[in-house]
Amino acid sequence: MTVKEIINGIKKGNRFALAKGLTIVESNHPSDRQKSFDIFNACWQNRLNSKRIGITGSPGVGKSTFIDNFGYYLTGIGHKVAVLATDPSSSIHSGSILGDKTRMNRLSNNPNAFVRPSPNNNKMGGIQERTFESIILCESAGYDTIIIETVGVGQSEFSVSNVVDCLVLLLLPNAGDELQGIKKGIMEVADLFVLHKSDSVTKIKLSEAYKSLSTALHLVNKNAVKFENLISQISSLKETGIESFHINIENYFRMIKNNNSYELKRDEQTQLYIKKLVEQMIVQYYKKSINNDNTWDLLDAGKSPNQQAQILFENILNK
Ligand SMILES: Nc1nc2c(ncn2[C@@H]2O[C@H](COP(=O)(O)OP(=O)(O)OP(=O)(O)O)[C@@H](O)[C@H]2O)c(=O)[nH]1
Ligand SMILES: [Mg+2]
Repeated sequence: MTVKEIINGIKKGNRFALAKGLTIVESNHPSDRQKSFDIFNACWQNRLNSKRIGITGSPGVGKSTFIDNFGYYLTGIGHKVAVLATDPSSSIHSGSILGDKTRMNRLSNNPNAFVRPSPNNNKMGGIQERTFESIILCESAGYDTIIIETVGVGQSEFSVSNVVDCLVLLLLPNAGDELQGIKKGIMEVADLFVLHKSDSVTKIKLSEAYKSLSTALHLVNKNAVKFENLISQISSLKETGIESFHINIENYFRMIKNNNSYELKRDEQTQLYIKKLVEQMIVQYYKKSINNDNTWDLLDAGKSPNQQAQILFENILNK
């Protein structure tokens, strides 16, 4: 497929073209960079205003099963759902990528859904280097809800919070145990909370977990929203709780749109992305300049490495 065919295909919602486009955008091969920019630029102009939702939580908490359920529910009420699953465990257990695919059985076979397991080069939780680009491609293909699965929130630039509007943290309802292990940081960055596998504990245990989660959220000042709108109790196995979770999501988006934080966050995220691109351009420019043979003639062995580096740097700047 040519770049033009891929772009046209994506705009028409062709899944094969979207998969091809994503592969190029995710590629680190130098020969794919220009193609990647062309595809991204075309998709940027054509993107939908989707809801971007991150799903995070410890390994095995049931993220994939939950996404399969929630995504299926959304397609049932007329939405088009794309899932980008960045799964670090895939580098440990080969085949976990397949595992993810099968745990999203209903979505993978749904004409209104698109499931994309990530390549396994994600080492620190959080997102892939190109997740932002991938989101834009999916939006251009007509998906109005983009769900990102990730273990942990990742560090700085690879943090899932840099690419989503709403971050949902899944927790097990064994009150105390799970909550104590949760770092304050993630409670602060998550927007909505799910006590997942609610079928696995008694009602009493579940309500204890609810109370201790509310207390923990109180401590990190999540007071602006009522707790019942913040915490959902879901069993993906028994398929309970999804509807009220959907209401919480809708309320959350209404709130951030009304108070402008939706726009502000998106602007910040775009700025971060631009900064990252400029950094890459500077590094590429530097590499080209430093490999220039004449550069090394400027060095003066009588000076310290710091001083010599300064000379080279100024020389690059003055070019
Ligand atoms: N009892 C119960 N088990 C569940 C529920 N949802 C998922 N599970 C089980 O929990 C296990 C892990 O589910 P996954 O959906 O793969 O969890 P995950 O968080 O995506 O796992 P990783 O991607 O490996 O981090 C599977 O055996 C599921 O069948 C639920 O609501 N109740
Ligand atoms: Mg998973």
